Amino acid sequence: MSQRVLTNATLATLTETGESYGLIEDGALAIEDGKICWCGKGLELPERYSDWPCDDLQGRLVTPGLIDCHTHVVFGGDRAREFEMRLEGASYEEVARAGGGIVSTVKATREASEDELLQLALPRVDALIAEGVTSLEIKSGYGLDRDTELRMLRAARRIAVERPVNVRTSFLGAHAIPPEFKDRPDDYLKEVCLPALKAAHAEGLVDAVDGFCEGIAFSPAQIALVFDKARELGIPVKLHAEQLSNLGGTALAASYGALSADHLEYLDEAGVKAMASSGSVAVLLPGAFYTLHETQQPPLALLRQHKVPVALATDCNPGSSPLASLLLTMNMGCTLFRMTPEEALAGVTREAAKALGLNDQGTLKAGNRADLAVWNVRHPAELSYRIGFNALEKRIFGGSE
Ligand code: DI6
Ligand code: FE
Repeated sequence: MSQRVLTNATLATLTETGESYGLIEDGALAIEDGKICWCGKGLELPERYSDWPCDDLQGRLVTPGLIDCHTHVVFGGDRAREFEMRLEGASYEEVARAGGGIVSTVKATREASEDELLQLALPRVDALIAEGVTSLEIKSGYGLDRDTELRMLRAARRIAVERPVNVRTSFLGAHAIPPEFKDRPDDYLKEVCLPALKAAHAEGLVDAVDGFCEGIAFSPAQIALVFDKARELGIPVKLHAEQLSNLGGTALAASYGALSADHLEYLDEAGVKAMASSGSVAVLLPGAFYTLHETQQPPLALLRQHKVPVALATDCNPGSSPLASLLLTMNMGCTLFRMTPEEALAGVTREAAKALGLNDQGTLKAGNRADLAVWNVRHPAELSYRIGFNALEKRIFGGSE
């Protein structure tokens, strides 16, 4: 049995304590067998924990381990040359004609073995872990054929074997239309995407089904086909929606009880209301907003007004968000979207857990997994405030360092 107590800690519990951040000053937290078994004021620590091994944190801040609830960290190749071309003035079409764009990532991913995909992904995951991430979501979607989609998901699952981190996998076969099905998206969905989903599910590789609902990807009617299959298989759904235009993808996702709808720059009030009634989480992705030089702001005021939970994630991908820092994502959420530092921290803990359907993570309370981040700061606002500074002292994963 493993038992320990953290004392003299500033706890940002992210629970309803009446304090912002659910803050507990001079707090203590007891851990047994990988779970939090007690959390509160140090002075109220029950007698029975007094002889457990004790770690004096000298006032350091403890938060739940961070959760990146939207990533594409498994992929082959890179798009740095494309970045350069765009800054030299090339248009999106010129980049695509020169072999760039999402299709170039699909080509490189198809050429990579499962081991290679894993090895390419690990440094990206290590960067996240170094900033206190203890859980992340990883999508397929750069294979767009059955074998490569499955290979991506297997590589993603292996990350949790290679590193002390929880991984949730999402099937994103409806990410783009592969070149061999150009102008035949329905055929792609019926002949490749749905059978691949069925096979991936049969292999136990799918925690959620995702899609990209956009003019350059799939229509709401096409996404509905994929979601119908997900429903038949009993898998929860989520959606990339309203990123570049408003197609009503969010309302569609809400009608399937989606865990989350993500991006949302072009979301309108009807869409916000749909999310409020389905209980879906709004996942904002400031890295893509920044990289694409977007100017349309996600409707934060409406999301607040209708009490839709808001999460933040990196969207780490080679095209629109080559970002592997959740701390910078928090800063961007505040600076670009005017979120409060408290909303930003809740967005990468409590609300991110909700977006992944994880009900034993994201807050500090008895019964939850002991996935924690210990920071060399006194106040949680410092985590969002600084740019390019990692104040992580240590990470505790399932009770272990
Ligand atoms: N939204 C995006 O911005 C990307 N995918 C998505 O669903 C772009 C991915 C890429 O360019 O590789
Ligand atoms: Fe994405």
